[in-house]
Amino acid sequence: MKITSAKVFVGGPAKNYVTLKIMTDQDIYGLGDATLNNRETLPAQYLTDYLIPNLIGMDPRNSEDIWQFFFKGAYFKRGPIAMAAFGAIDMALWDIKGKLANMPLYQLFGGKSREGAMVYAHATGSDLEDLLDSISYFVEQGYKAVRVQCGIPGMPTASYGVSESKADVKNYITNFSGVKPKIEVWDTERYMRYMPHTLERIREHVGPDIKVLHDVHHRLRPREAAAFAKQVESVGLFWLEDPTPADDQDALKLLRQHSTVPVAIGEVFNSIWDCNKLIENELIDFIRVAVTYAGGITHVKRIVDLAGLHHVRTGFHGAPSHSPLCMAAQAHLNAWAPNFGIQEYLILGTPECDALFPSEHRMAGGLMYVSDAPGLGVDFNETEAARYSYTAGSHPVVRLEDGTLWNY
Ligand code: GCO
Ligand code: MG
Repeated sequence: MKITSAKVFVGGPAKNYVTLKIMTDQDIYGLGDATLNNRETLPAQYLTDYLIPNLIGMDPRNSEDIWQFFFKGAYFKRGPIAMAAFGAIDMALWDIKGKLANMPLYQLFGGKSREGAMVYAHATGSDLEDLLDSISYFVEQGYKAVRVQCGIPGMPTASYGVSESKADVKNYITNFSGVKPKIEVWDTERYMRYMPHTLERIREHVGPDIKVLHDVHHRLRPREAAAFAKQVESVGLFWLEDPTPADDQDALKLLRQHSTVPVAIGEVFNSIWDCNKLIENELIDFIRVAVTYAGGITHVKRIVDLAGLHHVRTGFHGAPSHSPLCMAAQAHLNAWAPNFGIQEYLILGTPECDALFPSEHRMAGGLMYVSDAPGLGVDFNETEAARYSYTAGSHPVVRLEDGTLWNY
């Protein structure tokens, strides 16, 4: 069996999805997601200029060797652009394998460990009142877990994950349009004063059974993160996400000495080498990698297995920046993984997105049910794709009030 051609599409409804389609000599094709949020043209270019010309003529069934060929063969290993591009190839090759076997991918991993996989919704409000409305909305929809992000009184601008208007509280989609980023201003002291007791109020509002998560989005220094984690201990958070910037992995030691709050990290990691020490030293409780950003199914499955040895559960990234192809790859891993934890689910399926990526993966009662179709179980409608084109975007840049640059 041989790969005969491959093409890359960039564009989509409200997001620039980077979609790879690999064709073979056997009337079977595979699909993969290479969307690197706000830098989408870069993995697309890497695929087109270097990777696809090498793929032609390869046997698509040898997905492991093809992964190693690109990873080791590049010499400059890792990095988000390369790993997103390899991730798309790897997803597409697994899609082909599943179609050849006539099995959904989770069967090739070892079958189902559960029927529905728990997801969390993103509740947001510019103040506590709006946030409580947003939380109630998702709980009424049947979600068992919500991540809560609240505007901070006196904070000069809204910060990560906080809606700017009441209209967003049920469907939060970030708009990062433009090459020039918007500037956010951050104030750690205000955040540290307001957020802990706000989390207490949220716990009182939802009762003991709803799982509550919170994303600090890399904003605190190690000592601040330790103090914050200690203060929110009684809230019973399901997880505290990215309390410190993930580059400094030792930072979490201090937090661990002061608190037992479960920590989730990893959405910016792109390889096992970014998280093996965090996992082996048991400094985290949830690993947040995404199948797209971390080199595809082959590589992420290795991370999941390592995590399982150290009681670390999965909590794959699922921001709307990932296409339904990445979410499908994660749905198959979630169905299988013995150490599954939770899945972020911020894609609130729009009719346009469903038309571009038809599938039978479905959500009900706060759980995600994986499709039984062979392979990834998602198709790609090229006629629909022709409607969209690329629009440049950038993540916000964060400064302190005196102008010092901070972490988004
Ligand atoms: C999350 C994330 C995202 C990121 C975004 C960056 O937990 O969902 O923090 O919202 O900010 O995906 O590209
Ligand atoms: Mg996050």
